[in-house]
Amino acid sequence: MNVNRLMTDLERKHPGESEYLQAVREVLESIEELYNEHPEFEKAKIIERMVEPDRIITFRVTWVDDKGEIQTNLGYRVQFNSAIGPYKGGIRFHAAVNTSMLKFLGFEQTFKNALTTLPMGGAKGGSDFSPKGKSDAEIMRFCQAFMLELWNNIGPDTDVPAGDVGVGGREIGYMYGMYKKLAREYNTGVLTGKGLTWGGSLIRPEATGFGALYFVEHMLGEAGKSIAGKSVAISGFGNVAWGAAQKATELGAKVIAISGPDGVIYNPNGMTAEKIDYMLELRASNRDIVAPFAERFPDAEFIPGKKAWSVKCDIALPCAFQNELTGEDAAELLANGTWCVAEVSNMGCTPEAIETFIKAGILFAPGKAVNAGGVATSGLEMTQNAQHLSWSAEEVDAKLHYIMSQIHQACVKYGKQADGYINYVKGANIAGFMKVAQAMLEQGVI
Ligand code: 2IT
Repeated sequence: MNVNRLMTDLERKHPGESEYLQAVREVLESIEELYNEHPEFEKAKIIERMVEPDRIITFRVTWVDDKGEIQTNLGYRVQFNSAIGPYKGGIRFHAAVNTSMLKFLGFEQTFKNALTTLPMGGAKGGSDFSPKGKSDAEIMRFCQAFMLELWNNIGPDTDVPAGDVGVGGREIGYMYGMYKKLAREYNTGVLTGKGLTWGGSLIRPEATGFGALYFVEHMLGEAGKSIAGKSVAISGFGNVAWGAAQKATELGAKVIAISGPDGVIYNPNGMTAEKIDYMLELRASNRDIVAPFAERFPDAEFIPGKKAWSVKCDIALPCAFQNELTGEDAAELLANGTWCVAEVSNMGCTPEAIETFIKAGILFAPGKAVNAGGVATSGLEMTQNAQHLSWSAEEVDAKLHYIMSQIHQACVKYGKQADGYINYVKGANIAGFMKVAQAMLEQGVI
């Protein structure tokens, strides 16, 4: 394999798909050396096959807003890779959703799901529908119209969607309701992130954030450090940020920042149960602003236009969107003494930021390892659904804990360098790749 040659070819085939090309390049650079030691990969053209999705389903979603006006959005499902199990991955509703974004997410999901130890292939879907400013009735009508097109392409043994940015329990509920009506099929395993009264799993809402903090604990443990008493800056205020803030606080860290598109909340006294609950209210309001947090809690300050990375912290956790932490932000964090960065959002850091962190030798781990607890717990939800029973919160949490420790171990196994530094990016990419590649080799040319 030659990374530059492969990338030139992909850039020609998929011009302008910058997020997708970025995600592929990162993986190729990590695995190049190992790949070239395995002639069987080259012979089976594993990488040429792995970088292309199995198929992309695109459709039009037309619905009527509260004013009676007709709206048309685009809908997608990218079924990326099924080598190790049925397609699995979230659905994103965001104005900027396009093919490139969902291909990057589906590609990442394939490796992430491989890391979870569970048999799940990779997929992602979504729409350029923006939930911002929409009423509950509009969200419901949109979700129903979206499922009217998608339902025939998914199923508990073929493709199991879940939430992502802009899609939480409410949206999953509306989509699941419509799926049942259309498919005349009542298998709860067709979507994950469901409500607790209709097949959802305890801990699933918290799982991405909880899993991320378990991973960070392992990283710190490996480096002889602990999380208690450390300051943590979190970007975002949605479902992922909420779970991360909750677990970080529980583990004795102080969450001194959360943020939104409008600015950052500087929260020097850390979180309380009330503040953490309020994050859920903020998200549910559909206004996509974080400023009201400081009106509600006067010991916190709203700084408009600033990112979470402007706040001095030990540990930085991007929990919002891809490329939300740039090279410049990375330099600012380092100057302020940050020594650990864990991506909780998918591809939260730009390649320049990652390079800056790794060059500086600080602890850095990529999203596909750190945030895999979300989809892992989706996998546990599928298992419970298939067994027609539900496990206690303790049981799910213990399994999530174990899975995150396994992912951390896999990263260390493949990412430890001769000088002792653990390159978690390399470790996660190689560990995920090896599993998918092995499965593809064994299943022949399909
Ligand atoms: O990025 C992700 O891993 C998710 N949005 C969760 C996917 C899932 O199927 O639970």
